[in-house]
Amino acid sequence: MKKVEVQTIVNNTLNKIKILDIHTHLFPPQHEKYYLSGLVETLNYHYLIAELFVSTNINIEKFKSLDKLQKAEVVWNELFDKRTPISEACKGVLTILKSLSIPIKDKNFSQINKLYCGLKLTDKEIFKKSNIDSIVMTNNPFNEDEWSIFSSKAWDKKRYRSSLRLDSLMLEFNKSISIAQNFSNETSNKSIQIIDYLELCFQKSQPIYAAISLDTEKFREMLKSDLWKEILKWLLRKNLPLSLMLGVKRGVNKSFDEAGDGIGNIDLKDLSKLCNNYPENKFLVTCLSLNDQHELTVLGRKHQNLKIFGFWWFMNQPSIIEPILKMRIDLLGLSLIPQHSDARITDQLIYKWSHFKKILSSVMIENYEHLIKKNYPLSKEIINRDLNNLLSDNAKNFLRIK
Ligand code: HDL
Ligand code: ZN
Repeated sequence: MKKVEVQTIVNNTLNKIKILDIHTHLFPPQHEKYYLSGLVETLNYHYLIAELFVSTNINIEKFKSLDKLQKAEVVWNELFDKRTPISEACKGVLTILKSLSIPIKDKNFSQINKLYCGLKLTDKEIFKKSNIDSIVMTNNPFNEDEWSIFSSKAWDKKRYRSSLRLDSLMLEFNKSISIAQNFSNETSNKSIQIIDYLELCFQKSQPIYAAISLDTEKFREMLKSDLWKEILKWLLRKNLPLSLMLGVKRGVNKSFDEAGDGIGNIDLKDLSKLCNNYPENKFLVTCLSLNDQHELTVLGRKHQNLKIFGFWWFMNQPSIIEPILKMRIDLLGLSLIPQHSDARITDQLIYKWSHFKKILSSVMIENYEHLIKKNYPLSKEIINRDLNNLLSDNAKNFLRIK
């Protein structure tokens, strides 16, 4: 097979493959209060807010007092008019506007926003444009208002799959236990009360994995806790993998609110211990710091019950993805789950996946060229199988879902 043939087949295949996006903060439009879409929401993304705060000397408290439309206009004027929108988060907005054929030359924010609103874009159109088959939501059973989605039947459960996000058990235990107690007949044992509530939530939401984000001390606390010993046993009984998102430090700058989280340390020896101590449980793991990526990938070769995934948050930058994706493939072959979008606004699916697929294309073409030079009989079927595994089936097989 010639190089030009490989390029054509890889790119044509990538344009067709239906993607399973295994970690997002998206909700269906039927969950009205939590469904985010459009240019105003996209410009209110906390990645852009952080960039606004550190690129200008804007008064943060005054900015926070604005409504979303006013904030979006400030972000547009400061980051896209007065400055060059060259960061990954800014480029993402430009990708969305271009993909929707919305011109920005000689137009102000209101004119651009008017054109955008005129499209009346639906989630289905965005999923279709981005080739997304389904996404996994982040569902917190200890946020009763957000959890109310599971009281309604009127949304597409195939397109929006659920997860069981358990950070509240580490970050606000008292609030969590007070909710759980209302759903358990147990009167004293807190672990039983929590497990009873999680069982109820499992029946109601049918999650495909449980998840928690942790820094070192929280991870150590979890590993020592009797409650988490019971939760891991319960997860095993439910055949539910646990997604660990490691190395976050919440509230590095509290005045930045959601944009104020940063990188915390993590000791991946603790992860290896967990995989050894719970060999029947399955762990889906991503790390926030570039410093942890090589060790995490090597651990991906040491534990059958560990699957590494995605370029999480501060890792989701093209300048980092390319070298780390190459390292992961060098060490793991094509057994990994290379990406998730972490999208918070549905429209972001358009850029988060097109930006990643561009890098995936060049990394796969380079690898396939190495194989051709070694007389490996590469074929269109092999390329299709590989890309389908990377963007969908590796996750489905690990999560045991269709
Ligand atoms: O904890 C998480 O799931 C993170 O993805 C946070 O939501 C973070 O704010 C984020 O959106 N990262 O992309
Ligand atoms: Zn997330």
